[in-house]
Amino acid sequence: MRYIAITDIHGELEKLENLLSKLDIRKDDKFVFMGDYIDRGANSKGVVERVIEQSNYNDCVYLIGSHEYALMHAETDDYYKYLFENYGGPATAKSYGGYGNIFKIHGDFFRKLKFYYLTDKYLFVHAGINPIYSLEEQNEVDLVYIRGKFIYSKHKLPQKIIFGHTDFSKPYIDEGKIGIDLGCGKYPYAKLCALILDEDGHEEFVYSD
Ligand SMILES: [Mn+2]
Repeated sequence: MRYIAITDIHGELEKLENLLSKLDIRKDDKFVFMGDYIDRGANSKGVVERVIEQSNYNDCVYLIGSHEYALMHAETDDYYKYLFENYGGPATAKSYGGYGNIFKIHGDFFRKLKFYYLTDKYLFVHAGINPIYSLEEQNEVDLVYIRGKFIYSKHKLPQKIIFGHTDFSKPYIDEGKIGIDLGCGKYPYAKLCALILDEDGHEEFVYSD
């Protein structure tokens, strides 16, 4: 079987559809969607519907991103409310026909999102890990928000870490990690990237047009 990792779609339904159409998807492929489905792009609701739809055809894992984390905490914490309102949240509310509809329509989906997905060879996580702690000791805010402290240092996990959140002009690759957020939703020209991983450690990148 293969893992297909996709992250940071940010409401860009057309780029997601285009990318999926370019993948030669097999029945036993397992999708790992790594968060930031929503905010910025025009069709957050459509993106959530489409990633849910994929579970009719394949095993799918759905992780939480920083934008879903802010959404989930916006009502009880002013800091996250500020983030939601100023980093693309209004586009999400609009796509749902109003803020109040977001949880009515996809509340179950957002509440069930996981912080990471661990296999023998890989750790899939939205932003990364704090490299000084074990996986069990991680703080959930680090898992969805950490940047340079994770990216530019070595971690001690035996798994290769597949992450999003911090965008690069091409996939970030070092010996212990691969970053696949290319800025979809942030820049009109940015491509959405899928990373296909097989059990032999083979890595293949596929991009939307
Ligand atoms: Mn993002």
